[in-house]
Amino acid sequence: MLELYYLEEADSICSNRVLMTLSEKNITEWAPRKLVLLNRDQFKEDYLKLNPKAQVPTLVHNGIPIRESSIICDYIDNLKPEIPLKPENIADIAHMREWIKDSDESAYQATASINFVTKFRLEIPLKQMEKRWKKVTDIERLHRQQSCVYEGLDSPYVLRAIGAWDRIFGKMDQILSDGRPWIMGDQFTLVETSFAPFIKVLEMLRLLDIWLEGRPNVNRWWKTIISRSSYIKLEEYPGQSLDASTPHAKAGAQVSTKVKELLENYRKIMP
Ligand SMILES: N[C@@H](CCC(=O)N[C@@H](CS)C(=O)NCC(=O)O)C(=O)O
Repeated sequence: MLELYYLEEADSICSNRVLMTLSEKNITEWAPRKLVLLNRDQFKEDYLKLNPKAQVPTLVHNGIPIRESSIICDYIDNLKPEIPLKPENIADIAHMREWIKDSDESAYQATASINFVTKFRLEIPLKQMEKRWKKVTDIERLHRQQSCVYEGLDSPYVLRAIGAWDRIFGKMDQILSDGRPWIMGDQFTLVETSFAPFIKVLEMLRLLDIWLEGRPNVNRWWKTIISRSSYIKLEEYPGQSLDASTPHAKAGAQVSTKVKELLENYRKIMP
């Protein structure tokens, strides 16, 4: 039996990686265990037994918890080998994992920082955030969130986030420049399900074009991803809307000029 403890929101970046992977694998038999961060469900005793870091998602397979979204996606891929999301060749698998490592290390932090300095900072009352911070177990996460909320766009985490996405999109544009449809070539893989939910947040903030301008190959790749049903399903979750009055769209509009300015500064200081 598969149970998924997850968040159901259009910007729940790590849960959405797993939902997208399940959908790509056409695995529909799983029991949803929905958590709500604002209710602090992640800190409840029963959940902490499954995930002592108080982080979501967690997959439970026949009673065994599997943590960390990219590891969960890889695990899910192994459950149904007939629809593979990993290449066959071991060197290709190593290269695929290099991309996923970059998504876990850099793109995750970058997306979380940008979401905190925009939607969270502008939407969630500070008192509510401070209450939540009392329970956060990871000092790195605590410092990042506090810096984004207290320092806003002056936070060093914001410049790092803008730079991280610039580096990653540059690298993607280059590899896609030979016309391949997917990062790993002809095969849609876990690279796509690892990055797409993160990039989706930049899209919801209406900031994505800041990085994609002048990157035709990433533009082409992204347009193909967003037309897949595994991605479209994520748009059914709360928080998604085309109109300009959503918290993300409003927050993004407030910061877009400054984000462009920071990107220009980043490009001047980095080779
Ligand atoms: N490295 C973890 C990160 C998971 C994570 O950060 N999840 C967020 C939701 S997207 C969370 O649980 N946040 C809890 C909190 O902020 O208190 C993974 O990839 O699963």
